[in-house]
Amino acid sequence: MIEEPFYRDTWAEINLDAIQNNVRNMKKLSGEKVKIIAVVKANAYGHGYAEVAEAALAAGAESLAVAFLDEGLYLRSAGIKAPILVLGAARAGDAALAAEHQIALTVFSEEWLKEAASHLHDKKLSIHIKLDTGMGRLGFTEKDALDRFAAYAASAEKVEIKGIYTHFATADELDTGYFEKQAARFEELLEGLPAENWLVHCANSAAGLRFPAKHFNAVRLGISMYGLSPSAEMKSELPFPLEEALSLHTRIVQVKKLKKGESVSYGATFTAEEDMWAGTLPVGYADGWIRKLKGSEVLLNGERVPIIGRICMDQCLIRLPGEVKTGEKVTLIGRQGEAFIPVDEIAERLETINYEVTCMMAARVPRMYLKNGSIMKVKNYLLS
Ligand code: PMH
Repeated sequence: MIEEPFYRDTWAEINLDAIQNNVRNMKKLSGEKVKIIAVVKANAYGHGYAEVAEAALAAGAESLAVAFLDEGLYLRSAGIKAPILVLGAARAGDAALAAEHQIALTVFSEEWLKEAASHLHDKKLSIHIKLDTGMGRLGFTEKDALDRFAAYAASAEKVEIKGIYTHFATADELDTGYFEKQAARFEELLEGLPAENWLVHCANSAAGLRFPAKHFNAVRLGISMYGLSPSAEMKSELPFPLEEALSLHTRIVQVKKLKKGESVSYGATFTAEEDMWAGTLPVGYADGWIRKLKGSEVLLNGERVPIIGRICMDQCLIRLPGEVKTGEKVTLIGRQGEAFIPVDEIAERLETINYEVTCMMAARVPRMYLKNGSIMKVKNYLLS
């Protein structure tokens, strides 16, 4: 029996085998000595925190990364025991909570760590030191300040340095100039630090896939774990085929014949130029299927059909090739027979990146998890 059923005809399918194959292929590429940190922030890029974390860990990832402490606490509440790193800035006052749940925090200021230490009780706080080598978001930029900090942190009784890392701004671009400067700066900053037992990591998916020499001893795998390329331009450089994990489906809830001259949806912007068939789909902008997707195509019986009229909050309409039955499955992202709508097609249509498309999927869309081709679990955030 599948737990957490859902009562609407729109759902996402997450293929856990695809996620695991992507992790395994990355692991093969980087070798046994390099650890995989599965990046599961933002509900695992829309795919589901705990389900992706468990699948990635079972496939060989050693630890997890999230953006905020809350996300780490959520994973702990879901029973995940693996090491977790918070990549974003945490509040010093929350260090004790992080320590209690064995969640490592990212640190980039001595003052912050002093204040955090004053909040710690009996449990040690694990930290990763963040270096800013050109991304400009968080991190130490100066060697002196970094060395002073590292010495202080190493001597602080309630603190354990677990790692040190930086983040690339352009690893997904074919022009490698800026990337190389960042990588060189990372090595300069690392010089002389007692990093032998630390996790040293800089590679995101793009650097992980393209530059195995820059793996150090861990790779932070985000977008390509989900089977998506970090950018369109580096698709030609992928060392193994990525398997896209997420698909999105719905069912036609009403079929109607429109007479020539009749209009549909808000603004009555679509008017039938001749008698035609149309179908209503129970999916809309509040699900992440935003209004800018007006006119884009979906799959019905393996054929592409267009969305007509404005997309509403919870519904939209499509042109039908003829009279079809209500309940017919419609695929918004994914495969139907030979036909395929990849996440990248939606991203291009929205003039954005694939990351944003999957992250945008609303919590009210139930997620169905597939393993070996069958449904393993359904997650309905509204009813759990
Ligand atoms: N490490 C850090 C610090 C990140 O911010 C991200 C992604 C990753 C690793 C994983 O990168 P990947 O998904 O390209 O593999 N962060 C973001 C971001 O802040 N905006 O887009 C992606």
